Amino acid sequence: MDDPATAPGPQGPASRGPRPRSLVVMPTYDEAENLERVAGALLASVADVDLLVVDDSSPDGTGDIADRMAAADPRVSVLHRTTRDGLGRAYLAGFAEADRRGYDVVVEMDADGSHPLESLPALLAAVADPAGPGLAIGSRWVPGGRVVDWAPWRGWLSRAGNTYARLVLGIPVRDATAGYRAYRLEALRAAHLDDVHSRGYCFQIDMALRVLDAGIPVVEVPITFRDRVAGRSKMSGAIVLEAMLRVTGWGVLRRLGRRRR
Ligand SMILES: Nc1nc2c(ncn2[C@@H]2O[C@H](COP(=O)(O)OP(=O)(O)OP(=O)(O)O)[C@@H](O)[C@H]2O)c(=O)[nH]1
Ligand SMILES: [Mg+2]
Repeated sequence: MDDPATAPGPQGPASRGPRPRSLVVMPTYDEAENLERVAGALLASVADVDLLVVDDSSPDGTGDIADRMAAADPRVSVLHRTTRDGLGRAYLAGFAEADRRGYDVVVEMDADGSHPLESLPALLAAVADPAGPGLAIGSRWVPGGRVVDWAPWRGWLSRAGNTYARLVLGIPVRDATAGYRAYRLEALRAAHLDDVHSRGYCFQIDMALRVLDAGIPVVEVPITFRDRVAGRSKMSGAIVLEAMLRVTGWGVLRRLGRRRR
């Protein structure tokens, strides 16, 4: 019988090839104008990643576009969810699927073209070492990182929110709300995802905090972020308010010496 450690075969959770298996999780809500272009560019330029689109029954038919892409390319799969209940829940569903399917690395990427493909190799490289960082954040607010073509108020809001989160939570992360990231699966498992309640932007802060609290290093990789070319932003006052309230609450708990775990 072949030695299972050396026998060729499909890579799965038990086998580790020279390269980690990576899944890009792309949440979508009304991204019909963007998905094909953004996902197509990803699949054309990066050979060794798979793509999971997590669509919350977008009324504009994004889910059908994703299904067509999946039928045409075995690297693409789609998770259809019946209700729209925020970015956080969509990502949690994607993370669970990545774990179930035995991926080593999960990448978060928006479907609107804001996240530069040329930075993906650096994000993947940053989490490639099992003894190194478990989370690499594509950061706009570290030296070398920048935002082009955003309305000034969006830049101001992002910087202010990130400064507030960093000071209140006492974390060494400059862009904790950033949504372009790579995680090693071990870091996601250590983050105790069963009690995540964050839905909007604060989901990203929550995740960075959980990984850091698990004692796993987080790094920031500078990126150039671009505004979406088409489609409508899902940012809202409710999302900003949720982030402020949750970050403040977590900060108070930390001052009282109570981490969630
Ligand atoms: N499945 C799912 N995806 C969502 C939901 N809300 C947002 N998204 C997706 O998450 C990604 C980020 O949302 P955006 O609207 O681009 O938010 P943003 O990048 O902060 O805002 P902009 O800068 O205006 O683009 C996009 O791919 C959205 O389609 C949701 O409730 N469910
Ligand atoms: Mg966006």
